[in-house]
Amino acid sequence: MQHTRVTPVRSCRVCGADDWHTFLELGRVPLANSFVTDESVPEEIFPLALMSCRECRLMSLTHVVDEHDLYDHYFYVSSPSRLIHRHMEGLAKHYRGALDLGADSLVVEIGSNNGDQLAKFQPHGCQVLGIDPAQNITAQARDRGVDTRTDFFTEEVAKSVRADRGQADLIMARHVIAHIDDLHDLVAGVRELLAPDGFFALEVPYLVELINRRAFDTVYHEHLSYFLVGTLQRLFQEFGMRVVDVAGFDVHGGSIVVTVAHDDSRHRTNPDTVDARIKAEADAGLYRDDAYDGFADIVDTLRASLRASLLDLRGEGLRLAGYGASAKGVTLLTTSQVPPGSLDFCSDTTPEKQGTLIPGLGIPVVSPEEAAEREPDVYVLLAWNYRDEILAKEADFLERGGRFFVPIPEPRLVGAEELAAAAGRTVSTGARS
Ligand code: DWN
Ligand code: ZN
Repeated sequence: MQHTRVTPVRSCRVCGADDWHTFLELGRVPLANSFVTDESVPEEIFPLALMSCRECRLMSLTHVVDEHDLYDHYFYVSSPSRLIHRHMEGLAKHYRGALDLGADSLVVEIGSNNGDQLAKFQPHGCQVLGIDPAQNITAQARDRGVDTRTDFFTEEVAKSVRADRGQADLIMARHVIAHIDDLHDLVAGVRELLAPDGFFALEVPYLVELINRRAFDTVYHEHLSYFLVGTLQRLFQEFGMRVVDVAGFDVHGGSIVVTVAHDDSRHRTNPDTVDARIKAEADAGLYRDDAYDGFADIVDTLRASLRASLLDLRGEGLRLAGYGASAKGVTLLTTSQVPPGSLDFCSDTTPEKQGTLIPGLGIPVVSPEEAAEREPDVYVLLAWNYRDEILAKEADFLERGGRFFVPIPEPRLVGAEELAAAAGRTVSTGARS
């Protein structure tokens, strides 16, 4: 059996310094997307810990797992979430307007997954090209007519795309920058491929939101980096580029879309979003060690309380199941040391995940149809980032007395009554005791 390669991080992938403050140890856990298909293959575990660069305040994992082991065969397919589709549509509309994109325009997406985002540009005549290393998922994108190259994005690849297709008017990278170890090669590639007045639009989970929402479960081996706007600005400045705008969105636990342009482009920097965010980050103490120590204390308490709450519910004789076998959910369970038998199963809409077992815990992942037949008393909302959408979709389950255990930002049980109270109305349900 070939072992997965893992390397300790020495110098900062943004500024090159090696002055780290290590502040949070989450233990040794399996890779969050390594859903088990063959129980005879022993599962590997890897250290998961966070540190902050004292020079540029990049927050980074202490260890990097080889990218081929993580992504050549990937289980995460962009969610069939209405929230995410609306968000993608909104981004496409915004950049079409801002850059006046039309039939001659080229939109490239790094980490294009199944092509959902690029497909939002096609009805408007734009040429599109996806670049993503996952063989299984890029095949799906091509099947639906989204031109996609199966590759990691590097400066080399950027040069070859430029030679074949010319420069891109818009390069997008949603929730992928955090996955890339060699950020300098990435930015050099973007600089090469981006047209003089083009935009590079990157979306990342925002470190400020991660801390405020206590979203420690978004820390897993795929996410090497966690960004402040100030850190990103520093990264791009080194390459003759500049952050011109930042917008916050309530997706994936609180994300920012950062628009970057060449320094000498026609685009002006928006001080109300860029400078204001950097100032707020400094005011919140995020350029100092103690903010991270405070976060680590909160996370340790939260992990203990999650474990205790789930054991209590189980102790009351309630049948528990997971809802959404998200990477963050897997991380939540493994890093909180929730015992393997605590959840009977986990419901997930992704066909690739159904029939597998949750890494490290052996919990079977089943389709929503099978989950409905085996209805539990309480669903642990492992995909808490879609909370409102899922609670609305599962109104019948709630009306029948079922409840959701919402783990983040703090453990909470939600039933029909709590929801009605929050909405300011009363209902009578056959709530189970
Ligand atoms: O950065 C990353 C983010 C953007 O996506 C990746 N490293 C991996 C992935 O993280 P995740 O797995 O935590 O993403 P999601 O989108 O929160 O995963 C939700 C899971 O829940 C999916 O497997 C689909 C499933 N789901 C479901 O079963 N019913 C989702 C919804 C909305 C539902 O109604
Ligand atoms: Zn640094």
